[in-house]
Amino acid sequence: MADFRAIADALKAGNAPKVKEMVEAALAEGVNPEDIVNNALIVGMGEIGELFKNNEVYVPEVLIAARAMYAGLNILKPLLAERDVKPMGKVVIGTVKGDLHDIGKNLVAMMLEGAGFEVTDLGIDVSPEKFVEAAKSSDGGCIVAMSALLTTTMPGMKDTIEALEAAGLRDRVKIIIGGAPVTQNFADEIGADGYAPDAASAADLAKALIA
Ligand code: B1M
Repeated sequence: MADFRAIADALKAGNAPKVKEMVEAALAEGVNPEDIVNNALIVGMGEIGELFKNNEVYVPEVLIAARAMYAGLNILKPLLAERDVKPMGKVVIGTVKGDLHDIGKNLVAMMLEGAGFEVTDLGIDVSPEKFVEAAKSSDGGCIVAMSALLTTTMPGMKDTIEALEAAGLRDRVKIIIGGAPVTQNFADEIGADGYAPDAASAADLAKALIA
């Protein structure tokens, strides 16, 4: 019998070889790949996110856990694609124009992927035009997720929202923002749909917005 709890625990411990081995064993037993994602990988990643939120673990542990998650997810992804399993939703994420900080953005992307979202990572220094392009190409609407670490680049978030409005996409997307200098007040001021202070909260927020 596949032990989802043991896979989630190995993920939290950052034991990538163990996660890979147990995921392969579960598949060999005939366990549904979607069940492994939902009951083991997403659970483990959610729990590490909670620990991170409560300062019980730090960035390195989250990165190591994420690597273990990918060790399992990379085996399962092609199988899920074959079965045409729908992702929870689509997210287009990037660090805004002029800003090269990507550690926090990468953590947010990993937590979103761990929560079952299909994530397109546009990288760093992303212009409003690039966000608009990416939002356009996601057929049925998506979440646009922006990160900024510099007070000088935060206005890029407002510019992107205005560009999405000008492109007629505003009502087809949900916009979430975050990063150390960003606040809920700023999110309200620029008309974003939500703000999250950390990566785990960003995944919770994205889930709530598409619910
Ligand atoms: Co820069 N830097 N940096 N830097 N850097 C800061 C941000 C700074 C606060 C340092 C300081 O002065 N004390 C300061 C900004 C001051 C300000 O604007 N208020 C600063 C500066 C000034 C600069 C330069 C201008 C320095 C210079 O060249 N004179 C320059 C700018 C370059 C540019 O972007 N154009 C610069 C460069 C760099 C490095 C390249 C050296 C490097 C970045 C490497 C990289 O990212 N690949 C770097 C680093 C590492 C930092 C610090 C030390 C750490 C940032 C970090 O990764 N934190 C930072 C000081 C600090 O924060 N202590 C600093 C860890 C990360 C996990 O946290 O990114 O906050 P964070 O992400 C969190 C949350 O904010 C949230 O979730 C994450 C996980 O919980 N979150 C979101 C983030 N994005 C989110 C999106 C969401 C939701 C939540 O929804 C979409």
